[in-house]
Amino acid sequence: MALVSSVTGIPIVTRPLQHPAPGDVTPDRAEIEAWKQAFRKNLFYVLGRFQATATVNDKYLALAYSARDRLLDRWVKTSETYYRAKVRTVAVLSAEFLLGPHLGNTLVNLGAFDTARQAMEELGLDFAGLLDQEEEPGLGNGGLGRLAACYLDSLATLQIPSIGYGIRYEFGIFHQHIRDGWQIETADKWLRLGNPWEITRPEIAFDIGFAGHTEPYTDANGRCRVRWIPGRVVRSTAHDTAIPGYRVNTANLLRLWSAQAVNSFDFASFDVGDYYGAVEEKVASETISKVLYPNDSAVRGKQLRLEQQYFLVSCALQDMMRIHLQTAPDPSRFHEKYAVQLNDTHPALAIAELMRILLDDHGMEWEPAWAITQQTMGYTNHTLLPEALETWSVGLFASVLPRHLELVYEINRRFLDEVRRRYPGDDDRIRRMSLIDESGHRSVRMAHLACVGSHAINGVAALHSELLRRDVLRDFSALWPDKFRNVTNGVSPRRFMMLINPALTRLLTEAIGPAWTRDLDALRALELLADDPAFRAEWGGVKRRNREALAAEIGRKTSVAPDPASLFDVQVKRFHEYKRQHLNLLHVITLYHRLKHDPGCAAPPRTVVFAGKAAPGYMMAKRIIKLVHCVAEVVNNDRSTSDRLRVAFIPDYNVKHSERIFPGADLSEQISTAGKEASGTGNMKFALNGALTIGTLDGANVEIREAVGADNFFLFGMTVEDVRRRLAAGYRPYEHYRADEELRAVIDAIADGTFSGGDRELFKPIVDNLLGPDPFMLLADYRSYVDCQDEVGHAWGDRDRWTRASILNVARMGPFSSDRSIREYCRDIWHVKPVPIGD
Ligand code: F58
Repeated sequence: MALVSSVTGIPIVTRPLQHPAPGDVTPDRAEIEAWKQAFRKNLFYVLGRFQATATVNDKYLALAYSARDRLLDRWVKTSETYYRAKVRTVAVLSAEFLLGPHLGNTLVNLGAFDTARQAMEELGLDFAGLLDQEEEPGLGNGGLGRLAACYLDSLATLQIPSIGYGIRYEFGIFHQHIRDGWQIETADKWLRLGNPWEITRPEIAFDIGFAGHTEPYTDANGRCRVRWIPGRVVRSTAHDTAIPGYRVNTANLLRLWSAQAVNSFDFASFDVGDYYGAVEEKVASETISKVLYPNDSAVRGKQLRLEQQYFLVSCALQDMMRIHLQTAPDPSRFHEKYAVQLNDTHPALAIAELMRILLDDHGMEWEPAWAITQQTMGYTNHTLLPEALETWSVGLFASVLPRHLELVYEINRRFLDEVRRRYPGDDDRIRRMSLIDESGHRSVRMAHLACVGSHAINGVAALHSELLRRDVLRDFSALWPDKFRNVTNGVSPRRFMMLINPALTRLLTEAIGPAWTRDLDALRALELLADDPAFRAEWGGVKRRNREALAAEIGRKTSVAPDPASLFDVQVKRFHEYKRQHLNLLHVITLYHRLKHDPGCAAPPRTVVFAGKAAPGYMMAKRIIKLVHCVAEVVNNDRSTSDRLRVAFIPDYNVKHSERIFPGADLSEQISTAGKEASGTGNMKFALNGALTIGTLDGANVEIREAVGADNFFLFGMTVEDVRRRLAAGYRPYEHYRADEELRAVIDAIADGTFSGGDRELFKPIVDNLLGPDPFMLLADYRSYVDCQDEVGHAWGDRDRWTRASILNVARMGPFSSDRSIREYCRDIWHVKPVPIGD
């Protein structure tokens, strides 16, 4: 029977589904009973508890084990199928996977969300409270790590054989607390209450060498070879997590490595009574997987980080070779078996490590080994910021990885010969392109190694890929134009719509059928409804309820009680000067001044929401967080304005907290200086949940605006070209300050202690930075931003227009599904095909 939209009466074309979507179909009675039974069994047999005395965590674990049991079936079948079919496999190498809580997402992907909810409710349990109990694995800093997690979700959903390789950090990204407006960090002990999602595989273990020396020898065939004698060896252990696809039988593998000592006790030391000496090696070895580096841009020079990077790639490649040799005893076919994607340069040592394995362990010659390596590797760049381009001092590299440095030198020698042949006599180019930067202290340029050792290089949004080709990697793009590609980022609609926004999910499915849950482009059907008054009213109702939920969340987490009828203006992301949270603050203060001096002004009530962590050593970013709190303190406590303007900072931004924020947002702040944000993915999550964007032409904003239409996007600010011209002409921020009265009043208020109890020193570094160099050009964009915010206020006043734009934003978000990104990687870079898993 044909389904008909309850709103428009338009017939809905649906494809048959294997399992019901959340909220779609009444859960099956037998299935509900099965979940109750599984829960009771797990509580008893795995946790040794009965319901009356079980803690919330026990109950969460019992439900998590019940979900995992259902996953295991798919997981085992998937690996069996892959093993038998000897499938070509994608290996995503990433120092970060920011997964977010597993339970809710697993239930959505299994099509069992409503069933499990009903089962728990029938057992008298608070289902939402159980989901909330999960402590997320915060094994990443921000966008890069979260992108890797969305990609795993899409790889499984598209039934692509894949393995994610990463590090099982014992401490993930720090927790952020706010004391007196300042960020305080505490350790993230995410494993404290157990991790029901992983299976530890002590038998999958490798020895990872460090330091020592190399020596030449002659092999049995009389050929000269090199042997690496490591000075130190660490043992790795694999911890596996299943990654289920959405309503398919595929469950792929995420394999994270932890480090142990080869021997936990040095008995020689122990025997002579040196107990501490005896455990020293154990402690030193375990340090490698102890903690995630919490920097989201510049990472410089730390030996432990280099060791982490090598640990990851050596574990991954040894494991891949082991798996490959199980079914094809021929290392020279490695590139046929695997497509490796390097998630930025953090795993770029994989290029040297694969060479080492092929040459030293398998006795291959240089040329074939190099061809295999290049055909295997693909490199994704995530940044244009010069300080984020990784380099390692040659001295440090030599002491940690002496054999790999020799290999890097040889790769470089051959590469520079090629450059010389192409550009005879161009010594400057040689200097620029060399894998070794000889300008100051000699260092290894990891981005150059990644370019030379890969067959494909891509940026993460159209503009970013273009700027890579034009600036950062210009010489490489001139030498190998065909290696360069763009794959615009995407986000998983399972987590970032179906899981986090059940009300909108339900409305969408009622209106246009469930096809969009598998094919986000099907959201286009909503366009027909954008002018339907009844549908707009329902849409507005969903947005209002989501805003109420966000207001309640803010009330729980902060001392602010926002008005749910106000415009929710949200900026959530890492704190960084280039992301310009302080530009947002300049607008907040502008608004505050206007409300105070002209209470009759047209500005509608707004709640401005911030969340995000600053790198612990990044003092300017921490001071901007302090400024948010100080401005909030004044604005929220001023009776003359507080019904029109409120400012809230939600502490400890992470995936879990983000999930409560996106659905309630009306306005998404994407206001980086043009040319600085590679892509952004928060911008996509907001728009998918019906927020309108205020943004610059930066990163994926450009493509989002093209997709949703210029009328449905608030554009302001300089373009990349404008920035370039302005800098070339000599940028003088002070002139903006002098010429713009409103701006002057704002900066003066920050400087004169209005927000710091009269303290003129506290924000001096920010004021001096803005009036002096203003490296991120806030003052140049201020007027355009504030005018654009006025337009936002205006548009919000015309609620019909706003709702229409919100619907059209969602309708046109199809291209920003991570499924689309992964299809492009499969087609253009990896050359892999789906391998469906039967029932
Ligand atoms: C981010 N990079 C980009 N790096 O800034 C963002 O525009 C993009 O959308 C996202 O990648 C995904 O492509 C990013 O998050 C890091 O966090 C690194 C962590 C390790 C040190 C260097 C930065």
